[in-house]
Amino acid sequence: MEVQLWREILAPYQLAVDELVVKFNHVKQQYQNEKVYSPIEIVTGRVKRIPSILEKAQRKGVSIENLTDKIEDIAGIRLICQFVEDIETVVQIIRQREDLEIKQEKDYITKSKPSGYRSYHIIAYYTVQTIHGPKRIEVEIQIRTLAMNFWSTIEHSLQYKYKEHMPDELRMRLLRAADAVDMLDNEMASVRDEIMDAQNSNKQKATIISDILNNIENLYYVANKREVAKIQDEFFKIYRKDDMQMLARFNKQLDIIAETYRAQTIQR
Ligand code: 0O2
Repeated sequence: MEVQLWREILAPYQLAVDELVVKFNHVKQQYQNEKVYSPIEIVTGRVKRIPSILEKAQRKGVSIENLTDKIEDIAGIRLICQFVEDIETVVQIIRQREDLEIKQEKDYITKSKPSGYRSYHIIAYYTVQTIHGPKRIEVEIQIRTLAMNFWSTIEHSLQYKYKEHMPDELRMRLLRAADAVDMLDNEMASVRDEIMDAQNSNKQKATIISDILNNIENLYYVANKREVAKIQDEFFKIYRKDDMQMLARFNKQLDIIAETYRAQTIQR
């Protein structure tokens, strides 16, 4: 058997993970820039560690020479969503991407695994550019909710601890916990609109407040300082009232004042 040069073998997988993490974070960022709710909450990625690759190869009867052809999750991306409904949106986003060619989809949401594991998996081909030319590799993308992720992280550590010898009592508890996670996701789905409204108005409020503070700071350099101090006092008075409409009105008025001083374009 030829010597396995692991660093060389795994390098394109690391590149794929790095690139895809950046790309999916940009998807999230784009939603945020457009002030639209992002179906992606957290993006993570990893290259499978060599002992895990060897262990999986042994478990599946894959020869060392065939590792990269037969093990689909050497490069792994995890996209974590707030709500179950978001998972379908994320799957659609992936299906439409031109840089990913889907090989297989595994729906462990509609039908969970016997362990209780729930997640949506997409195995896709992704091409990276190396100094030896393009290299097409397989990537596994796991899409799941925060609650599903919590369960699978805990269960994964227990699997690691007990291997095939997990006590029946613990297995049962994990199954019950998986049911509880399912219930939690369903409960959250029923108040999704309300939660999204709350999150949107929090974001809106934060944007208005930073606009106001930015204008006050800019005015400080071009307007009468005592007047600016008065504006700031007025802002804090309105802020304490916690009234979004008043804050929005104050922001508009301040915009007009700043505009007359051209304070908004001040570069500091
Ligand atoms: P690690 O350490 O996370 O990398 P298949 O032949 O399709 O049934 P395969 O190829 O293992 O089996 O694919 P599958 O079942 O889709 O699982 C791929 C990955 O999903 C696993 O990788 C886990 O990350 C996760 N997963 C699958 N089943 C479970 C489960 O019951 N519990 C938890 N916590 N995670 C699960 P690895 O290599 O097993 O592990």
